[in-house]
Amino acid sequence: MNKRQFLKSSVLMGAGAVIAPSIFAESNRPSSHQTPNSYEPIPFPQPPLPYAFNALEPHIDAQTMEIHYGKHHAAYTKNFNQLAKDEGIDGKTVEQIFTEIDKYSAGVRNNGGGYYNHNFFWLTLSPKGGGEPTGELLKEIEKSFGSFSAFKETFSKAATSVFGSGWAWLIKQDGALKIVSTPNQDNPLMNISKEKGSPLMCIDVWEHAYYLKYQNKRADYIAAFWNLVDWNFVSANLLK
Ligand code: MN3
Repeated sequence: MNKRQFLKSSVLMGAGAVIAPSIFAESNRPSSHQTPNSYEPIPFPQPPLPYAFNALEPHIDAQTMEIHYGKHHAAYTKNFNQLAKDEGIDGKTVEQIFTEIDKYSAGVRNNGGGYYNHNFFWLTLSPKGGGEPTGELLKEIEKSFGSFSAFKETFSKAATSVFGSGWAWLIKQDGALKIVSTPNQDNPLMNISKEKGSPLMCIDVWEHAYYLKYQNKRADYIAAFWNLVDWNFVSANLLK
C-alpha cells in the first residue's frame, strides 16, 4: 500500500475500523492490482436478515419481508452511506451520529434512522418469538405498567395511533420503562427526539410494513406482531 492509498483508506475506514479492525489485517490487504475502489469499506453495512423471508409467516408474509428488507431497508442503507460520505461523517458509530443528528442534513436523519430502526426491528422479531417475557424484564414491565397485559395494550395503542408513518418503541428512560412513538424514521436515540432513551423493542408502522397483507387494518398487523416478539432480545437490551 503506498502513501496515497494508505491516506485514502484511513479516511474511508470510518466506523468500520472501530467495529471490525480485523478486516484490515495484513492478509486481507488488497493486492497491488486492485483499484482502491474495490476495497473501500462500507462503514454501515446492512446486516443479513437473521431468518428467511417466509420465516415470519403467517404473521408477516414473505413478499412484505422481501420488499421491506431487500428494497426499503437496502435503500436507506445505501443512501445513508452515500450521505455520510458526502457530509464527511467519519469514524462515528450510528449511535454517536444520532446524539448530534441536528448537525446533519434531513437526508442523514431520515436514512440514518431508516438504517438503524430496521436493523433493530428485524431483531425485535423472531420466528421463535411470542409468548410472554420472564425474569427481570417481566418485573420491570410490571413495575412500569402494572401488568404484562396492560403493557401490551398501551404499546398497541401507541402503535395504532401513530399518525401517518412512524414507529412505536419501548425504551429505558432514567431507569424506568416507557412507551413512546416517533414520526418518520426518527428514533429515541436522536437528540431532536422529544422522548429520549435506549430502545428495548420497536414496531414499524409505516404502511410498507403491512399493507400487502393487512391493507388498512393496521391494528390486525399489530395484534399479529405479538406472536413474533423476541423477548430474549428485549431482555438483553434491558440488561445492557
Ligand atoms: Mn419500514
